[in-house]
Amino acid sequence: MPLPRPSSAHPPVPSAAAREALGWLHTARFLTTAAQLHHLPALQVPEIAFVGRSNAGKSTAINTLTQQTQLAFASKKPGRTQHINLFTLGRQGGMDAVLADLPGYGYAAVPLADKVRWQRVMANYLVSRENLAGVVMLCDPRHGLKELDEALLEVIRPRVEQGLKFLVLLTKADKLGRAEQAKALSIARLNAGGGEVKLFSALKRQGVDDAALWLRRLVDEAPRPPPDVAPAPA
Ligand SMILES: Nc1nc2c(ncn2[C@@H]2O[C@H](COP(=O)(O)OP(=O)(O)OP(=O)(O)O)[C@@H](O)[C@H]2O)c(=O)[nH]1
Ligand SMILES: [Mg+2]
Repeated sequence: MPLPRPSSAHPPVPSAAAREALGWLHTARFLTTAAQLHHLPALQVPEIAFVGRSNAGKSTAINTLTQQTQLAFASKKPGRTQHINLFTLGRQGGMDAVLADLPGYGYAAVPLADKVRWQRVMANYLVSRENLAGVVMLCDPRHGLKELDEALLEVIRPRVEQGLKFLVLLTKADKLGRAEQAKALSIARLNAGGGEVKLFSALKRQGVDDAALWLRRLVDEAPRPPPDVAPAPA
């Protein structure tokens, strides 16, 4: 269900760089959906995966960042996203990056066999998706980083050491007072193993510009594959 419009009468004015990043994110288009890894197309552009427990706010964050109300399916009912959904970014029909909305983990009502299957798909995705350049982990700070979040951080640790970028967004920050926000931020920073941590609220548009700038910077700085070189004439 889409969230109501932000309630703040005076939303902060984004900087020119944030406006540029948000304009770029607004170009997001649905590319494909897949239940299994080998059904995903092999891509050359940097891909950024949104991961986190079920109901953490992944799909809502994608909709907020792309300023599109219905791009990713957000829902009150946990377990709404059940496939890997890819969205392309790029102006004038080009593709310079991809966002991946992943199904949430940890939803109690899902049968165990499905949970295990899904955790395996996700671990494989995180370990072997070649163009994966960044991971945004969404976490509801009222629950904190849970066992499965920590397991996921362990899975990506070797790739982080090789340059994979990683950001924790503490979602639904509107549900916390200022002091609680500060406390949640410092606890998550301790637990995030050196990754960046930011507060985020789709409802109040808190942290949206910062997250957009983080995504833009990641794509700008991602190593490009070498251009195809035409074979030299014999
Ligand atoms: N108050 C508040 N509610 C939010 C915010 N972001 C998401 N929600 C609500 O949280 C619920 C879950 O959001 P989703 O975006 O569907 O969560 P998800 O992580 O994609 O969930 P799965 O696809 O089930 O893994 C919805 O009811 C959203 O409206 C936020 O910033 N503030
Ligand atoms: Mg979702």
